[in-house]
Amino acid sequence: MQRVLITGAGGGIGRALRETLRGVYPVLRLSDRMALTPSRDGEEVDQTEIADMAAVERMVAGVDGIIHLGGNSGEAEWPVILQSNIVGVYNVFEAARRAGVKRIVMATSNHAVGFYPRSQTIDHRVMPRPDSRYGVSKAFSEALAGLYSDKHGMGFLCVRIGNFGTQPIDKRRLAIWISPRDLTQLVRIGLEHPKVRYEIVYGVSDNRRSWYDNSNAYRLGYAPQDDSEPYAEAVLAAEPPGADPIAERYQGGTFCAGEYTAATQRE
Ligand code: 15L
Repeated sequence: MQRVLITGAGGGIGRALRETLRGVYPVLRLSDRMALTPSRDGEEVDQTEIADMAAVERMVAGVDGIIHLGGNSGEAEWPVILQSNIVGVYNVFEAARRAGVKRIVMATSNHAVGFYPRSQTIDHRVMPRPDSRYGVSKAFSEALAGLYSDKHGMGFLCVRIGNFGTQPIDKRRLAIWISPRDLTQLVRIGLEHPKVRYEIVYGVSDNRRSWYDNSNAYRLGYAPQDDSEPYAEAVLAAEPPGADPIAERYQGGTFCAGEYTAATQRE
């Protein structure tokens, strides 16, 4: 990997990876729809709206690998999801194919499977159960990655990211938290592992309270360093009482409860 592109480089994960991947690859190309801070040694800075295919073609020219973080990072009205997360991800994968990019790390999300109950441990083989239009767009990105892998031979690591941060922020996040160094490790596996063709893994640390069987990540060599448990006592003590029962029941939490109108729960 000579030149690695990070899309959505201005977001929380993008800003962290800009630091942790600094010097790992000879050139980091950093792109966002918003202006980024100026480039330093070993960096190229770019401003691209990913819904614009011509601009995306310029953005991917000459890169060997892509970490695709760009798009809308939460629930939104359909026109926003459609442009940023459906048209946007299509443009990135298709432009990457045309440019001969061999490897993409796709930032998908726990919300692609958010309607699994917290009582169930799920692995990378479960069917999508999106909890939002946002979750549907992430399931779409996983399916699109499958197409480009099968049909065009491109390599994809789809990372269903839980919640990224320096520490877990609430009870739900105790199960799905991922630290900056653990996510950096997973991203590097996605770019560098010689055998990645199409894989789904969970982007979570080694959390004792995890809802995931992340054996597929471990098979690829992932050895997370962090666990949310040391934060649990303080996080649970600060948890406000009276949580919504739908949010409490499902892994996706408030993403499941938002706009919920079903009279009965799906089995
Ligand atoms: C996500 O997919 C979002 O991008 C992030 O903002 C958080 O909401 C996270 O999931 C979460 O579930 O905590």
